[in-house]
Amino acid sequence: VLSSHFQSPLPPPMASSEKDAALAATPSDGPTIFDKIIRKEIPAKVVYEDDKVLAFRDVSPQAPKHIVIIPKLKDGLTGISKAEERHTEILGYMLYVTKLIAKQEGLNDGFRIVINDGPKGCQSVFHLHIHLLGGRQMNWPPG
Ligand code: TR5
Repeated sequence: VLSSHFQSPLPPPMASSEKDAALAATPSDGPTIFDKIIRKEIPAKVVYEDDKVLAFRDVSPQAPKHIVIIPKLKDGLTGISKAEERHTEILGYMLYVTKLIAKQEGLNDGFRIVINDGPKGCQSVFHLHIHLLGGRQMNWPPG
């Protein structure tokens, strides 16, 4: 039986860079800015839309082409780390749509897809999304 008596009441100390990341965005299951984009309450440059996914240009592009692909139904998918087996169909579909958009955007020589997760992954919006980046030479390691 676990007893709280043996557990420190304090979390382990964090390095300052970890604190910065943790403060950047607090993971939450609440509504995000992406819900407002889905509901067309705030404008976005939509490049693809169907009944299951929406894709729009990132407001702060990190490459000449930077598109965010999201599921319209969040269904608990605040991030990829929350994926359950029931999500496999939408996850596969999102990847397929990402490929369609890469072609639509003319990224015939290559592109990068990224999913940030959690504070150490630099995730800032807690509604699962795929970043599609292209139009320049991508580097490795990504940093
Ligand atoms: O940091 P993560 O991986 O969570 O990615 C979230 C992405 O959403 C970032 O690349 C942001 O630049 C992008 N973002 C944030 C907002 C926004 C957006 N892209 C398009 N339109 C946006 N609006 C209207 N508002 C935002 N806050």
